[in-house]
Amino acid sequence: MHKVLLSVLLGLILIATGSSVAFALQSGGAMVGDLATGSVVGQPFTSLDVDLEFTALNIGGKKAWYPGTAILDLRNQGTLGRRGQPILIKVTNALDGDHGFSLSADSAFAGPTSLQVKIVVKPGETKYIGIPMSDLTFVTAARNMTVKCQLHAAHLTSHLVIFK
Ligand SMILES: [Cu+2]
Repeated sequence: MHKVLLSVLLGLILIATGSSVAFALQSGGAMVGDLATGSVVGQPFTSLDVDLEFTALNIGGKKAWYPGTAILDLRNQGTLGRRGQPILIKVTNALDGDHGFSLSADSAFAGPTSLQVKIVVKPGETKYIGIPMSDLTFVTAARNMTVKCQLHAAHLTSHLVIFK
């Protein structure tokens, strides 16, 4: 009887560790949260500058993540530069319904270690996404990330261009 319990317990531990490893590979170190309580790689969101801001808007009858093209300039790494500070993205849904914010290096060809952030933002809600610099290692070869709403195919796609 004890052996059975022990094997069940060990099985559960294996499942738990296995899934957490898979999760870490998929999502890297990017963290989603509120400004007051969120943190990424040990740094509270409140201690970081907001690098980018995306808002779900209705533009000319189309739903879109505004702006359509955002630029993230990581070239200045010197004394007055960001010195490896994580990136902080502010995401606001100014529309009526739920909308998805999906940020990825590319759709079909993205490897399991490439940056993938996928969240759902409620109407009127603001979320913050903290991304460690190390997560952009595999992204910057492409230098162009897409922002999509994974809930609605008609939601216009936006771009995040990275200078590094
Ligand atoms: Cu949408």
